[in-house]
Amino acid sequence: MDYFLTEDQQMIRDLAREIADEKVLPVRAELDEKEEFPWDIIKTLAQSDFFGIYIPEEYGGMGKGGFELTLAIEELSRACLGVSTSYAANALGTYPILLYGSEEQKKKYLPDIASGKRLVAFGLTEAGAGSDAAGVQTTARLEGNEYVLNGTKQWITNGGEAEIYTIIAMTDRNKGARGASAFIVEKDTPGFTFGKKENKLGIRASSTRELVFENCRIPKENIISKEGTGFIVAMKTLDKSRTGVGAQGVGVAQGAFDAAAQFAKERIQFGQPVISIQAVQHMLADMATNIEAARALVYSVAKYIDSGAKDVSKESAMAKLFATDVAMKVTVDAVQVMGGSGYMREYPVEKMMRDAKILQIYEGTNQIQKNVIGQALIKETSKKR
Ligand code: COS
Repeated sequence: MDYFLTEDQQMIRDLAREIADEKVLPVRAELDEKEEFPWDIIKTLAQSDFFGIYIPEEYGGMGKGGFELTLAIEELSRACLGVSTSYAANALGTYPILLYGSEEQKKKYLPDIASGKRLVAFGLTEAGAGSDAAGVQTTARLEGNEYVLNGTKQWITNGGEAEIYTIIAMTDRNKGARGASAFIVEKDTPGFTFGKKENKLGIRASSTRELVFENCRIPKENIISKEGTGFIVAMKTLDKSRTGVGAQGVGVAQGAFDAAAQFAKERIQFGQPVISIQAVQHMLADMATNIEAARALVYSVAKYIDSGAKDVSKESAMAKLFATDVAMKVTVDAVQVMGGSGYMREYPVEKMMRDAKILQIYEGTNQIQKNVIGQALIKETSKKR
């Protein structure tokens, strides 16, 4: 399908594809096996200005939108979801500053983020606050000119590797969601350490770690927006970022489809390539149709968000839900098309199937996405009455 990309958009997509083919494909199996953070690839992406795609030019970025970021994420995901997660998590961690940060915070942090000099991580999840994002227990107490943070964040992407962390903590535990606030915490702040690194089923090239805050003192000016707005900062961040998870789904599904279709042309059974067998053709036809539908939805939602639309919760949840369910189904079917070979580490699709599972879980499970869509539908139907 031709999505009539502008010259700049084509350039971003082509360069991302080149980096994916030349730098990611040759090492993805090894990164997966060794659970190694892809620093060399991160450096290449930084040199190509990929960390600044969506950051305004005045802060050192390229001044493009979420749609261009989507194109980059999709291409990297086609090659390796572990790499694309390490990349895309930067946008997740940066949105709180971009959307709600003060001018001083933007000037201080965005240029280093845009250049890829410093990686970013987003810290919302805790042992008792997964789907229930308002259940955060980490506290931030104001003492003079400092906030003092105490608590533990769990399963934080880029944990340990990132230098800038946007953290949600409770400034008033009695107020529930309205008692949460967002903060910027820099690596190497005394009282801020890293817990265990997780050993995962998939996206093993990405780093997932605990963040531990023990009387960690940060300057008062590191609060993002003001006390009590942290839950909204987190929700608006996820509204922006979930389309990127959808793009990851499109990318990994395309990668799995390409591998399965190629294999089906080469594999001979009953005296013919298995792609000539209608049962296999029908599987490939379903896979290709679903990928194109997912891509069309993800692209449309990304453009809708870039248009400045105010409330995009429903649309971004739809893009994430649909594209990541497609990713799971397509990667499982790619293994099936390839039979025994698909199950072996020698081919890339078993990794893609393992990797794809997280897309239905992180940045809100797909069941949570249905809740978000459902709540929006209730609001819309009551407005129409
Ligand atoms: N934009 C703006 N405001 C929002 C919002 C959004 N997207 N989502 C919720 N709010 C507001 C609500 O309007 C409500 O405001 P009032 O107090 O003024 O009524 C407030 O925030 C609380 O909302 P709600 O009652 O819906 O909160 P819940 O605790 O029921 O949680 C869900 C809502 C489930 C949607 C939220 O907890 C969520 O997204 N969970 C998943 C978290 C997640 O993605 N985790 C992954 C970690 S990051 S990798």
